[in-house]
Amino acid sequence: ASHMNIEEIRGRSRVILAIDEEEPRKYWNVLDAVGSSVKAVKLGWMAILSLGSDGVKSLINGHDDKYFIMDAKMADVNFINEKIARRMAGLGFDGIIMHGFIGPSNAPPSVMDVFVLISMTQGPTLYDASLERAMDYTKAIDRRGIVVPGNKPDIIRKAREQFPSDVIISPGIGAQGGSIGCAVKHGADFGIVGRSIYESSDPVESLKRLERE
Ligand code: 3DU
Repeated sequence: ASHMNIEEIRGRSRVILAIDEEEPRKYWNVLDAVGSSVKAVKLGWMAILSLGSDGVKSLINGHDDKYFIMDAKMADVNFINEKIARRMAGLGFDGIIMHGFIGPSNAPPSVMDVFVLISMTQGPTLYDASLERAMDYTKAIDRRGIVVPGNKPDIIRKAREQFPSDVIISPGIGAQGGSIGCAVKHGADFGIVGRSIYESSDPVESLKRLERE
């Protein structure tokens, strides 16, 4: 858990590092390699499966300068989402990602920052068939920000118009074809970058290149 909130981090870095590795030690290795230049990290089900929940807790405890987001992509009913969110907060996560289509009545209580996913990098999905409705559902959810595809500038721009004060975080940078410069220009606050950093032979250089953009 970070002492900085996500808005404060935005002033210092525009990259959220995603790690989805098989091997437990790689989580530690990549965070060692990038050091303090990474301020925010997104973990997901791969991290829980590889490290176990105690391992995830140790990883977060061992990096208390960083803001950690759990990409749970929650889409269950409210009392289950609430239990999961409380457990994730207990592991040290600062934020959690949920699907927007489940609506406000299924959203977890605000034990941590909630980021609502309203469109995906790959598809088409039902979100694309009904982006406006997805946005309406999302507006009714108590949240800190939204997740919008970094490889779809038009959707980022529409989302920024509709969500002027949300923190917009955008995956799909690098390996999936998106550019961080383009995503930020269209209104994203952060690009989420996984393989282009953690599979790079020089993760720090790859990170710096993205920050320069
Ligand atoms: O393609 P990358 O290796 O940079 O990883 C992208 C990350 O973003 C990965 O953790 C994935 O779970 C997440 N993500 C998407 O790729 C696409 C989405 O629409 C939402 C999340």
